[in-house]
Amino acid sequence: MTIATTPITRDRARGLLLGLALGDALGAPFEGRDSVDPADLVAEELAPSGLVHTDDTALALVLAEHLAEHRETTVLEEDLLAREFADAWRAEPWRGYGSGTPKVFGLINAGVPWRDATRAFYQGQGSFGNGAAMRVAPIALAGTSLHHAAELARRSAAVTHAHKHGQHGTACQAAAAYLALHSDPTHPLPVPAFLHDLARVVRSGPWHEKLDRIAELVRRRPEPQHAATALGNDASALGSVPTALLAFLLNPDRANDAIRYAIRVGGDTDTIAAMAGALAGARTGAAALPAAWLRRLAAARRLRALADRLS
Ligand code: AR6
Ligand code: MG
Repeated sequence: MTIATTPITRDRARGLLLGLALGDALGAPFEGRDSVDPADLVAEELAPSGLVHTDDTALALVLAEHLAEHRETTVLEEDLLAREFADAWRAEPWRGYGSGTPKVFGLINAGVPWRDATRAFYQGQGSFGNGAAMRVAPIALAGTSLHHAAELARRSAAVTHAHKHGQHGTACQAAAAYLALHSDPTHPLPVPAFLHDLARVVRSGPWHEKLDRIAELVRRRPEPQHAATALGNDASALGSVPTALLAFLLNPDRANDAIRYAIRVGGDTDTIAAMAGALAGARTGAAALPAAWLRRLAAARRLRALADRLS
């Protein structure tokens, strides 16, 4: 049994993509800070300037377009997907990419197969960064079951992240997005069942430890700084996917508060908030996202159109 029982609506598909982009764009100015002063966050929320997304949303857009294009056939073509990601980086290298994945993209652009390119770094192990998890949420719109979403997620991760923890984190985020998207919004989110479902598709000791810790933290409702200490706030998958999940599970019906909490955790703020925003937006739908934020979001029209193609 899984808690995923409700069909996807267009509004919730839009919420997933728009929530991801809002978290990314609002979180980006705070990236790398140890902690975020709530007053600084309020100032950013009220600023009149446009909200510009970073690499997290740029690569989620690539993945969403790939899924829309291959919906009726294979769903995922890894060789093509790898080239599409690498092309997106080449077209907009200024989007805020970290240090690792651009090296993989450089090799792919030079003609190296992704299976070799992804193992060319970190002593052949490949990256355990959060770069595949941050972009994966659209997979939840294509998955036909919880396990299918997790399997597609692992395949989408492998083209840039060879390390098993990069892939577990991506499966965890996609499965969480699937559960959020299909959860019954007329009832409180059943947190223990949600975490139990995730543990079934992410079969790894260190991930089960994190999921157990999240269950306890949801009960204790810690301040964001304490979540950073308990779960992490760095650019590794294991140090950020669980933190984003906590931000969502503490605020499952208030996407703006899930995003705020994720940003106030500090560290890799754009990515943690992008992941939390995707989960919360998938549960609440786009209509519940702050209109003032959406008006400022540069990519909003493109994201809505893609969500409509995927729902
Ligand atoms: N061994 C040691 N350190 C590692 C390993 C490893 N096998 N893998 C990753 N790291 P990265 P990403 C550390 O750079 O996943 C953007 O800002 C390493 O310290 O491979 O694409 C996005 O917005 C490295 O610096 O790339 C995301 O925030 C870090 O993990 C982030 O970058 C990230 O891994 C995505 O990063
Ligand atoms: Mg980041």
